[in-house]
Amino acid sequence: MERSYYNPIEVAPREDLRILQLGKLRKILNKVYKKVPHYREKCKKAKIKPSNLKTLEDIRHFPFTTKEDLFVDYPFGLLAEPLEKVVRLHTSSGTTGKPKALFFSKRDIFAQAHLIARSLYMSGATFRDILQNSMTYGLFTGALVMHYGAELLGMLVIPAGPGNTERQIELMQTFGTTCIHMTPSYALYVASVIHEKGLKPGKDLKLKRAYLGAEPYTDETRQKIEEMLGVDVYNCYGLSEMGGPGVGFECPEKKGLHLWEDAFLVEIVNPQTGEPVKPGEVGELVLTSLNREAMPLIRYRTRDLTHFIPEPCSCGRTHVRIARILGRADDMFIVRGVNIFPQQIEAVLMSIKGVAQNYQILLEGYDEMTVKVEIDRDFFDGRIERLLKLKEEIAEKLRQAIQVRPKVELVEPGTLPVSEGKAKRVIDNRTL
Ligand code: ADP
Ligand code: K
Ligand code: ZN
Repeated sequence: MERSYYNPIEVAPREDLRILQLGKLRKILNKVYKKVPHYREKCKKAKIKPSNLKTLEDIRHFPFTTKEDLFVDYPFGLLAEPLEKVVRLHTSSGTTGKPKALFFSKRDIFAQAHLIARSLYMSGATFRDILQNSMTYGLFTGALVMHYGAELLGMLVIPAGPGNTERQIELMQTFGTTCIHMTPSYALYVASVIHEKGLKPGKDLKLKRAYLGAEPYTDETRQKIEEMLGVDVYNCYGLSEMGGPGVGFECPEKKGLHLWEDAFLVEIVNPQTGEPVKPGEVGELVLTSLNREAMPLIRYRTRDLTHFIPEPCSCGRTHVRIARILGRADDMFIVRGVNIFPQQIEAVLMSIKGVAQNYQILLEGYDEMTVKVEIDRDFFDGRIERLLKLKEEIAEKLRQAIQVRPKVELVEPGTLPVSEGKAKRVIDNRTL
């Protein structure tokens, strides 16, 4: 019998987990207070010090760390160890704003690799699997951190990097790739190319699992990719500030992501007030790294929106679950007074037959919204009324979902820009 957990900590009683967390939190708070002048100053202003922490709940009296804090005394300001202890630099991909510098010690590298190995094992992967890693190698954490973790588990890793889709498919065929790691938007594109080539995933390819993350996507997109590629899709969440991927991962139940609480203290707060939300209520994810040596961050505001899934998971793991990221606080846009996330639009589009994998949201003039949608090659049979009907269906379903009726423009497949990394979905040219 194969053991079902990579590490017994995954099923530790919650009370034990909390005791472990409190111990680690005390240590890390003391360390940051002592070694990081910027954080110490913030604590002093808030009139609080590490010895005030008696219970885990007391963390809410400590100051947050924000993305802006990462630019104070840039780049070394938040280091809690001498530079000699640092073995690696990553920067965030800078989807929003300028790049942040994040530092890892040797211990940090391997601690995160173990979280990845644990997460991959949870999905059923073993040393027999072959992982094609199609995230961007380099300054970005996405590829390298996954790479180390997969190797630790013993998988054979193909460091493909993103792009050159023909070559990606060739690699899959030649080496019998069983698992892929990429962004969901790129996975949709790769799936469409595989489909166009007439390859049958179950027969011509050996794919079993896709680890998709680095950007928000919906359950509808997941289903579409699962059908097109004949794989199980696992949602994989992380951010460079918390060590990269491996922070949260879906278990085979696929009902939310487990966040590894032996490594992170998890809070969800109201983004306006900073106060904790009620269980199940949507708010901003706030994380404290409990294990980080070089650059621990206390109460880091991720800007990612989600909610707790309070029920215990039937997989037996006790670590808290969150819903898939609903969006970034920074991605929200407002049209005619309505707050909209690109994912709301994606969920509608991916559930409509005839819609292909790519779309774009264009904002112009005084709040004019156009949604450009690629249609399936098989869908258009020459009958214009079929297209008009599809257009109407999309506009109406979007109106129901977001309260705003956008203009819909149908375009041929392959005409919207393809992203190999994180997709840029919203183009805002408004004259407001
Ligand atoms: P950035 O994109 O801010 O420059 P990173 O490259 O570290 O920084 O990306 C981390 C961010 O990517 C997360 O904060 C989150 O917004 C997004 N992200 C990562 N994984 C997922 C996922 N599985 N679902 C949704 N969003 C994700
Ligand atoms: K192997
Ligand atoms: Zn589970």
